[in-house]
Amino acid sequence: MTTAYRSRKKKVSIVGAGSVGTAIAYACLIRGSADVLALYDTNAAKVRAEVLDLNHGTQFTPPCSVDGGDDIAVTAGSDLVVVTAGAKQKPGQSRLELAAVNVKIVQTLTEQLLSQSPEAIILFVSNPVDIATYAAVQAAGRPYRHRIFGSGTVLDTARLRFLMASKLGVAVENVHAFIVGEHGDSEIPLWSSATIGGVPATAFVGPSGNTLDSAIRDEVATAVVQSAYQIIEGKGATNLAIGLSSAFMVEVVLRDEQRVLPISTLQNGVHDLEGVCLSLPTLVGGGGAGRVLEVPLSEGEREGLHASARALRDVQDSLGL
Ligand code: 6V0
Repeated sequence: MTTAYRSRKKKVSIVGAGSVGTAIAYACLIRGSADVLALYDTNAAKVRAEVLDLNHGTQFTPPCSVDGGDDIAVTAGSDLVVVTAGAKQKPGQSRLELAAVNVKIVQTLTEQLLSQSPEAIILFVSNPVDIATYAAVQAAGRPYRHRIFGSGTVLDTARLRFLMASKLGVAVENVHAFIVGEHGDSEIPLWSSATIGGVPATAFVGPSGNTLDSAIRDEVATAVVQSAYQIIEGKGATNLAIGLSSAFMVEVVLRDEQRVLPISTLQNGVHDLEGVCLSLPTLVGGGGAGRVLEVPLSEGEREGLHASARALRDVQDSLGL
């Protein structure tokens, strides 16, 4: 960890004060992720109310100044901006169907945000996140491809690890596995490189004799993809886990942690993928998205990853990106 990254006050702005933006702000506040939080939303009454509510809790959190409003100037001078603005997924609607609406918002916002905070890293959370990230990198220009990235399959990977840990009866921290590809229906779990305590997950036997046989692996993979739909069906939106995982990503950048996270970035040749934003395990630190790791893939995983890239490229093409 580089000490320079800790020496001055860190400002994080969150664009969109809806259920996801406020969950991220709340998680950042209680985790002490930043020194200054700014919320920006076009809905003035909503953002004012959320800022007030968060401020009333600051007696009980690590020190943090919280501000916000409906003028994008509130984001000026940010070290990192998290973008959650946009229409949300409706019951039964796929993330890719949201694309046309949210891409327009993203393109405008990227230019405005970079003019307010020329040095900022921008983390996109708005769905469909891979398409939003691609549109943002296009709007900003290729040199920004490290500073602009999407939350990608970080949340899906957390869901996978949770389910694997539950099935086996082991601590989630000991499960190492990734979901890669699109944050959405074509995402794939990398079973061939998944490990628990250094033992391949496919060979691991839990304390009660539980294993991840191929039927259970299929069940887990399906459950990961269905998670968002299931939560949206029950409560209208997913927000708490994305709030926590986004606050975690904020810290990884602001503290230059160089962690491996499956964020969505503009691919540049690893696994022969190019011209598409999708998630692969990637080093993340103070400069944003670093090197994409060439994790070994089985033949089926490679095919799945390329199919996912094709699905995303089809959307890009249909949107004229
Ligand atoms: P929401 O509750 O409707 O909030 C969206 C907010 O954005 C609203 O308050 C709007 O007023 C605001 N907004 C819209 N346009 C603008 C704009 N141009 N500038 C500023 N603010 C604007 O949606 P919710 O918070 O539930 O979801 C936000 C986004 O996150 C959606 O696209 C979700 O699909 C996406 N999610 C992404 C996840 C991920 O893993 N990447 C997980 C969950 C949700």
